[in-house]
Amino acid sequence: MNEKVKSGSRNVAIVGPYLSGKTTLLESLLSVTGAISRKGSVKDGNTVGDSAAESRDRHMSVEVSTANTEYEGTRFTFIDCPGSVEFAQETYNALMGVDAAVVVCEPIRDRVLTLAPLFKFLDDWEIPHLVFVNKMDRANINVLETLHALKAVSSRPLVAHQYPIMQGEQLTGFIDMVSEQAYQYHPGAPADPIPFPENLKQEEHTARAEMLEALANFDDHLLEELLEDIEPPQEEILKDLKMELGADLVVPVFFGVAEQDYGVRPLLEALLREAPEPETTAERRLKNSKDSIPLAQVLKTYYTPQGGKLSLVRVWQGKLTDGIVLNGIRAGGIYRLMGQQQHSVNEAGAGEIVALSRLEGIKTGDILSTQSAVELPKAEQLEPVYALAITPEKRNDEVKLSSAITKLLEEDPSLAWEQHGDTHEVILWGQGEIHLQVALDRLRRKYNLPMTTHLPQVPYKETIRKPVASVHGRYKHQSGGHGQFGDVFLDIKPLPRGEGFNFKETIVGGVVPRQYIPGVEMGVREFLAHGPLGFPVVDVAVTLTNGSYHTVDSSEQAFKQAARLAMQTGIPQAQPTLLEPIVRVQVTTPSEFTSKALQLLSGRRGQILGYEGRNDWQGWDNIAAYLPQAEMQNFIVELRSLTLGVGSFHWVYDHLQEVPEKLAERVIAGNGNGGNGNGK
Ligand SMILES: Nc1nc2c(ncn2[C@@H]2O[C@H](COP(=O)(O)OP(=O)(O)O)[C@@H](O)[C@H]2O)c(=O)[nH]1
Ligand SMILES: [Mg+2]
Repeated sequence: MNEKVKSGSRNVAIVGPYLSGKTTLLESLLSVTGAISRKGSVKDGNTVGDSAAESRDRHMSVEVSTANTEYEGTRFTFIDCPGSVEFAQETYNALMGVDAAVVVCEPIRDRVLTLAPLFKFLDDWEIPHLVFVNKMDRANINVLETLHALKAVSSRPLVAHQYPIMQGEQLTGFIDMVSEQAYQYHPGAPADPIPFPENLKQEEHTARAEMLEALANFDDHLLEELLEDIEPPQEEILKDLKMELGADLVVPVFFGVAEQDYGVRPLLEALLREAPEPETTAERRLKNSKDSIPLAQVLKTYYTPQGGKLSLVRVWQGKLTDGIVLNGIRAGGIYRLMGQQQHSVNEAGAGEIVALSRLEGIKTGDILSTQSAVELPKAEQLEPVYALAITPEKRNDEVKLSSAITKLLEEDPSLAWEQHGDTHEVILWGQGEIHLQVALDRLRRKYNLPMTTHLPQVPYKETIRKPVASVHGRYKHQSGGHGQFGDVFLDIKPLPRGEGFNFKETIVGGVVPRQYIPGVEMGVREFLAHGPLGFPVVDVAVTLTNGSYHTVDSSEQAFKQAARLAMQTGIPQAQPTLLEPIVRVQVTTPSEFTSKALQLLSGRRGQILGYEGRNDWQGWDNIAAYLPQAEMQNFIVELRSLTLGVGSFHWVYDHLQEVPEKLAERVIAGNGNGGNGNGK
């Protein structure tokens, strides 16, 4: 590979649903441009895109992977992005740094529908993108149906850049819609020009007219020509395509078979001639900052299997040189990546995507500069929706765990973790089952931290329903010389939901001396940390009303014990009852699945608060509901399975609520002695 770029560069993300053929397309792009001499396959686990161990194992990309190649003197940096919704954060972060995206999809209606959230992201950020309809060797819906399905999920107009020539379900060539030249594909070689297939004349003509009309919506000159039936010059069509793709006004569509390299050269050609140059993207993002101060953005963080840290950055302006200090940290080296391989370079200019080593403390998404912090837009951070409690297989690994998890979080901001205050579990949060399994794989493989997992406990609480007055607790102990004596009367009352705990005393005449009263409160609090049902007790008021003491034997400690005894007697008389945390969820789903999502919520004891169409997203609804946290564990899994994988939800803790009696019995029964049950 040449050190110097001869004429410009392009940074292109390859995105789209899981299994659509992105990694295969990258392999093909690298092969037809000569960057690799032998094509690998996803099945054999030897592609550039899936070279990370976690991806190879699963025959599925689980992190972004970068590769460089050169085509007609222009350097192309491709970023192969994972397609699974569980790894969407990877894709979103990477998309923030590219000049264009190729959306790969299959010619299957349901699969096309799953593109909606990706299209929304691309359009919200105005990231130029084109569509590559892959797997046209087994296309069992016709071209117009595919385009129709695509149009239904894109807020921007789609324009067919090619008209595919099919033989049954197999793509054999294409008609270029700009030049109206037809081509025939050949395995392992560029396509050949062929005479225009007369049988497609009608359909091609209609599709081309549609393309021109779509382009003319943003170009009055072209519109005039169309109205006057003047054939527009090809240069004008190409110029419009470039301008309108670059401004995310239209989405050109291509067809191909990545496995056979069909359609890959025309795609490259379009990226070269029509995708925006890096300078254009920088101008859009930086809002015309003309500075030359080095400025870069971290698109992805890797901790390599050898333990080194790499930050993949997009250089927005200025030049990165060897040994540069960014955000106060000296970078170790500059590398161009080819899957897992690193090629060292001395510098990287504006518009390049390179990896910097040893930027300790820098996270994915961070903006790097040689001067004071500059603000640049970042992709939104996905909220975690799925949790597992994790425990190191080896006890003394607990200390190592937090530093390893910190590294995982630097790599992937859509993970989160907490040490739960009530249940004392370490809980790993993420985007779904596979997402967390990959995180656990990394803990094992990179940090030698094998983990066991279980479903997180529900942080139940308990409270009381009935007041009890003057509960007596007396602690008297005579051992050897010095005895212990404490004696209290407590009033115990329920408080309204959410008020927590309060302690008062109404002692008169010093029947319990001042200095022992804190001991009473301590005894009460200690008892409440672990109520008779096995959970922390909340929403109770306790008042110390009376008692007695002994001049020699009384102590704070003895009063603490007396208070515990009183609580032990009193709370069971006060109708203890189980409380569960309720979260407020906002479910987002295509409207056609709204009724299924409502059923799912109701079936999980959810309380629907309302639902409505989204103003900012046609064809999508928001549902607001309360959902018991005990029912949230697998909620995302089921929601996705009901919505072709695209349904999602936000949640926040809202309140505690009494658990229905039948269920409470089960939770308490499952709780055994002293542990914390999980209610399922
Ligand atoms: N029939 C057919 N299969 C393909 C084509 N491209 C990729 N595949 C297969 O589709 C599967 C998923 O491909 P992969 O590149 O991993 O998809 P990704 O998840 O989008 O990266 C693999 O089994 C590929 O061999 C194609 O053009 N035609
Ligand atoms: Mg892949």
